[in-house]
Amino acid sequence: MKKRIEAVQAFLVANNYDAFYTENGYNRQYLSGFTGTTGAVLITKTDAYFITDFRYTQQAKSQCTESTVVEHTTTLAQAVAELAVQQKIATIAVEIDHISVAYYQILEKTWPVQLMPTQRIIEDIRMIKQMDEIVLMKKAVEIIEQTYAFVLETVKPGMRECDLALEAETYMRRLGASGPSFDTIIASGWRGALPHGRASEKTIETGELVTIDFGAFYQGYASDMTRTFALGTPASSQMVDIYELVLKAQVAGVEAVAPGKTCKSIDDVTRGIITAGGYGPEFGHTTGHGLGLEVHEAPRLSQIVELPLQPGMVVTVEPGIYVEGLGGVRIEDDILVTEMGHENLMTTPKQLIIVGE
Ligand SMILES: [Mn+2]
Repeated sequence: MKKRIEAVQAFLVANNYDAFYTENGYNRQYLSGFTGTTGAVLITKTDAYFITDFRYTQQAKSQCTESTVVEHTTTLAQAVAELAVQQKIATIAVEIDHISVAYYQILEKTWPVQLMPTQRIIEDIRMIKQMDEIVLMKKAVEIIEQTYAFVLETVKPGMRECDLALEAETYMRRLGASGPSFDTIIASGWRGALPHGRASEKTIETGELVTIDFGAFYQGYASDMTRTFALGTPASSQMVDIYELVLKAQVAGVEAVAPGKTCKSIDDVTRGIITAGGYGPEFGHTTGHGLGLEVHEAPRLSQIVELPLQPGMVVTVEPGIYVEGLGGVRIEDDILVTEMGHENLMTTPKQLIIVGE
């Protein structure tokens, strides 16, 4: 936590700003340790403050060990205005990605300082995970992989996608997850062609491929996993061919992950294989994304991101093919970039599993 605060202070010194302010839940937790829902972080060149109200003061005092906890009785903005006067703060950097125009105007009116609009300062620091974060992410991955094994044991013909999702989400909580890291996607049969088809009331039937894309939050950190399996012998041999093509692209994409490689180059690998296989237009999303406190964060593995991968980044690799009226396949692992190359945090096999045979 101290290192994170120091990184913000280095940013303040470099830009000659007096303070940095955030109320964004993820950045607030990253900079303070606070897991509640209301509060603000104010970091100056020499100090770190956590400002909240009566409901959260006790929690903040125990979680925000590197910050001075300030309890306010009016508004966060008013409390910061008072601190600014006390501490002779003349400029405060605010995250314009995370506040509305209306709130920006309120801050301008309330604070006796100049606002300095900033973007992605904390998000960029968050891209590189520290060891304590990686430990939590590995646990989030372990939980979701165990939950996937449970899904394979639980799924039966005639079961509704939404009922299977409920079973999975209950199971991951039993394993220690605070909950799913996003709405569980279960897309069976023709619904597999919907890349983000949330579990519906459709029943899962024999002969269908089923794509499940889900994740767990463990102590604030997300995992994100996708597998496609068959319930009974697949009715469509084309879907089996598509599966093999996605698998080939996914394995090659994972193998390509290494420090110094650009995000775009990983997307080139998976997209190249799928395009050569004749399904380029049916792979209409990017190859992957960063993962951490948020289930989707920087960096994106896409054609427009030339950023080189660095040790400590955690990214997903998840190519897919979606054919309208027929179905879809996606396979996703969470990959840690290491000094030597990469470590696949997931161990669940990726060859096509036929459940119930
Ligand atoms: Mn994902």
